[in-house]
Amino acid sequence: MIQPTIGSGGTHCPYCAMQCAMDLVVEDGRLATAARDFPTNRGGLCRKGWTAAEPLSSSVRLLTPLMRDSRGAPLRPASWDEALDAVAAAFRAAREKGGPDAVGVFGGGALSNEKAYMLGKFARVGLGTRNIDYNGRFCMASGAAAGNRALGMDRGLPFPMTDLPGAGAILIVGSNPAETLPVIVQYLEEQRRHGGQLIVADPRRTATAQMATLHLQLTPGTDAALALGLLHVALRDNLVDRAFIEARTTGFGAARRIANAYWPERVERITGVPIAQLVQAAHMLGEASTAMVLTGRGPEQQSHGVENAHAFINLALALGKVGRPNCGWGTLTGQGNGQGGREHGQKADQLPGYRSLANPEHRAAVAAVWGVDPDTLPPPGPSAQELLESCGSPDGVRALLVMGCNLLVAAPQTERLRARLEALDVLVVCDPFLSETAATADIVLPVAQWVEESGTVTNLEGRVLLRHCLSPPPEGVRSDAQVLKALAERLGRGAYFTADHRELFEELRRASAGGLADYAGITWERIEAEQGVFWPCPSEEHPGTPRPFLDAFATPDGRARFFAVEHRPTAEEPGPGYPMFLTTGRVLGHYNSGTQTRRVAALNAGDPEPFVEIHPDVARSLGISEGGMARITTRRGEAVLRARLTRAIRFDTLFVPFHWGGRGGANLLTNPALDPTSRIPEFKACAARIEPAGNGVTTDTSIGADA
Ligand SMILES: Nc1nc2c(c(=O)[nH]1)N[C@H]1C(S)=C(S)[C@@H](COP(=O)(O)OP(=O)(O)OC[C@H]3O[C@@H](n4cnc5c(=O)[nH]c(N)nc54)[C@H](O)[C@@H]3O)O[C@H]1N2
Ligand SMILES: Nc1nc2c(c(=O)[nH]1)N[C@H]1C(S)=C(S)[C@@H](COP(=O)(O)OP(=O)(O)OC[C@H]3O[C@@H](n4cnc5c(=O)[nH]c(N)nc54)[C@H](O)[C@@H]3O)O[C@H]1N2
Ligand code: SF4
Ligand SMILES: [Mo]
Repeated sequence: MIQPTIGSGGTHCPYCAMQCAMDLVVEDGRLATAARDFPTNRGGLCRKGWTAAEPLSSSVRLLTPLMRDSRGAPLRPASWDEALDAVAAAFRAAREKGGPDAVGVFGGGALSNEKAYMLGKFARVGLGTRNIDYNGRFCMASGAAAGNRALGMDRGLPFPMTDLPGAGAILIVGSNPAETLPVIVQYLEEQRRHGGQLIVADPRRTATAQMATLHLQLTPGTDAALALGLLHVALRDNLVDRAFIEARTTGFGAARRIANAYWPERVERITGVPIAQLVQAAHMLGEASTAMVLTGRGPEQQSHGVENAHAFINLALALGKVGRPNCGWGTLTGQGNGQGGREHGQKADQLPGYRSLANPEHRAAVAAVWGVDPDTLPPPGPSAQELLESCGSPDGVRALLVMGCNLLVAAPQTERLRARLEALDVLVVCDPFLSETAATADIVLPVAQWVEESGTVTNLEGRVLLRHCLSPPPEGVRSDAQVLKALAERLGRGAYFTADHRELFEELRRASAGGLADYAGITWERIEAEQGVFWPCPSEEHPGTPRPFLDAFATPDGRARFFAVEHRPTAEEPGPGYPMFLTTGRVLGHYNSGTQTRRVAALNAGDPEPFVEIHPDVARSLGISEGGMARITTRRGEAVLRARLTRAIRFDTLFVPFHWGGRGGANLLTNPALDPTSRIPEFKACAARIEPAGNGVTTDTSIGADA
């Protein structure tokens, strides 16, 4: 029997940026999710969505704060007052030693807009620290930077997903939405049914590539060369839209000169994509009356991630396929609130409304809303990876508060990071579960899960959505906002903060007013009545902006900008000792660091352990068999995983999903080389070797299911 739960109204999925609409129901006495019809998911959910209620009543969720009596002592239950007092005392002690910047804050794209906003304000006003950044730096930073520079605004998709079926051709570069945004597939299928062409560029023949008209199986790290080759062919074969370039863009000349040197033979040599396919793809995109170019983490999580994104924006601009109906470049946002989470101030250099902490006018505008002197706001701080690198060093971060990231699974170079975290005076983690990172913390604060509080999130289309509180948090658990408010009080800054999510949203509206990501006209009531509101939305009379670039781009002169970018090799190319490319990513059944989905029995049954994909011919030559254990070694470390032999991967490439910790962790291996602009680590390409791990070795089951 299915019954609705407490509260009225629905919610949205706790996982990916599709933010499928769902209800929470009681089915045979247990909480369960039910799909809700909505303009985005149209009644669909993927298997993560169908099982999303399970972590709510998991037997291993945290129900009391935990702390240690000394370093090395086990975590023991503590009262909230004892734990919060200890956190505040540790923050004060760190500040006495190293000043306000000695306390660091690390956020995440799973946090609602209200919480992300509050976390940024807590760092600047509650702590006065410049050291705050978040996991979006590992995720959207390259696409966001390129979008801001080229189009004047980072709205992941500058169109609703219902525009996808109307595109004559779609090029998806390094994203596997069939597994990572599964419910969006219905739009791609519709596009194909309407006769549209789908091109997928990925080193693996993914589930998405299998849906495509054309699969470009490029060498990892060669995305810019591919884009330049496509532009070269478009120029050569007169597929570019000169009227559009003239009327709506600047900087084409320099980009064209570079593309002229990427003749197809050269591009085939660099990317491994056959000339015929390159030419075919350029013609599909150029000859379609409408087309879209969408990038994912494949090209973006590279040490040239921003240039890669620019190279594809250049292509879309040159073809005149941006800023017109059923056209556009977009970056496919990943996390549930990956879009909103990058707009309201948990980023190192940012204030709410996508304002800049380096801009005096922006500082003054936000300081006025916060009731503080703009001069007291700290300057921009270091990026995520640099913040983590400074942990425990004498003039670096000595106390770190983590809210919404499982660093010891998600950040590069796990072993080095572990040492940095151990060097801290105190590590504090707020999480519903004892994640790998929480397990190493000095103080762990158990917080509510998505459906246990109300709040807004912004999906991959820039549509602001409302999640209702539908189930009370269990006894002993508090909300992230209550934690921050309680800490602010103990630090003598309580008067600046509310823990009420609706009040927080009202404050966010004021703080974002006049900014690029303007939420001033969005109310919870409007979101409910209009099935989401697209930002920018500067007033309550404003209808919201589903397609921001139709009339003009958001740059000062209204024109989109070409950036003259070259192909550059990855920071670490394969060579002697490390002959293969290693790339990392995701599978359908698990979500990010796996803290949530590894607690779901059905998902664990499908994907119980870490693995490596390898081509069977390569595996055979190395003596690695299907289901056997293999050891992967890079210059950072080694991991032991089960081998999955598949002809869907290139000969020169290994693929490891990153959802597990322990000795199968992908980030034991990855290269922390950073993009100079976005500061994103190079998760998608490094040099590796693989060999059989020998008899008797199994995967580390201690890191699997414990639901
Ligand atoms: N099931 C599931 N869904 C998710 C998530 C999850 O963990 N699990 N996470 C969410 C989040 S936070 C994000 S950011 C998104 C990510 O969504 P995607 O970007 O779709 O995910 P990834 O698997 O990281 O990478 C996509 C593809 O990039 C390819 N790739 C690797 N190297 C290269 C390269 O050099 N060039 C190119 N062109 N491609 C390359 C990989 O083979 C992979 O198929 O997914 C979101 N949705
Ligand atoms: N090798 C490799 N590494 C990667 C990537 C890759 O492709 N390859 N992708 C990167 C990307 S794109 C991303 S986004 C990151 C994601 O990796 P993480 O940043 O670790 O993200 P999650 O696992 O989604 O969530 C982190 C923690 O937040 C908790 N959490 C969820 N909701 C809340 C909340 O409301 N409040 C609090 N306090 N906690 C909450 C979860 O329980 C979990 O423990 O990983 C990055 N790391
Ligand atoms: S597609 Fe994403 S938002 Fe929708 S149910 Fe699956 S994980 Fe949740
Ligand atoms: Mo992400």
